[in-house]
Amino acid sequence: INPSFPDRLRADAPLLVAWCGMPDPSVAGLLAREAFDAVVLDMQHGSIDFTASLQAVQLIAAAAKPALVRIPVGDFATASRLLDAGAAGVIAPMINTIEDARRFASFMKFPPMGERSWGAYGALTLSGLDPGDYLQQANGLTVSFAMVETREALNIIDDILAVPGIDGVFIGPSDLSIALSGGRGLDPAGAEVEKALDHALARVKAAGKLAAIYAVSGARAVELSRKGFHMVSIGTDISMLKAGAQAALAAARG
Ligand code: 3PY
Ligand code: MG
Repeated sequence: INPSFPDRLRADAPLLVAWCGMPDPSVAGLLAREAFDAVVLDMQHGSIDFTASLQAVQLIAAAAKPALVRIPVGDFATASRLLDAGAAGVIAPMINTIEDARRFASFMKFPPMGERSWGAYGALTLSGLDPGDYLQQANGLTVSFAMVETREALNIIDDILAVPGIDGVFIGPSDLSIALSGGRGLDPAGAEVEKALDHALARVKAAGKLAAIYAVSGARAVELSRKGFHMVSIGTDISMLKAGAQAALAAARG
């Protein structure tokens, strides 16, 4: 756990984060050693499993970086378990109702804000905090991002932001583009998504909460950073591996 992660999101924004789905935890550990501000483990669409994610959290912490985890849809118990292991934040996909947001928050925060259950053994080891201090500080140290990536979520974004224990929203531009086009296409940097994310960002700022978004490339990350997002994730471990392989082959072949 990195005690200053929420503070850094506000002070050093935009944080640029790596996005990892490969099953071997050492991939996330390796990317944590690059100049990323944090590393996301994608348990929704990536092939990294729970055990590998626990190991990755430790490897990322060993590089003195915050680890975030995107949980599978609705799997809020896994959010608590990853916080127990020392993850600094959790991204919950497809938060489409106020009830989804409340349930997610309840698994993320200790009482009275939520109903997180005690057992943060990995987080205690990584943070060096004693149990009483961790209990008092954890709700402010860990970050809960509700993903806004459907029309339903956009329509109730103010209500999602008003849920105690929801620290911010994470925009999923790909699913949003599918939703906004009625399933006609995938256009995460298209005009319709652009309008929606500008609106969402303005609502997040008005609520004084955190805004994060997924960027499909480094170039897109520059555009999104300029808009004022607190955190932008760039590409994936797989896309970076492919780009590196293609660049090396192109150089070798002249
Ligand atoms: C989306 O764009 O839909 C995401 O979930 C980010 O990968
Ligand atoms: Mg999505």
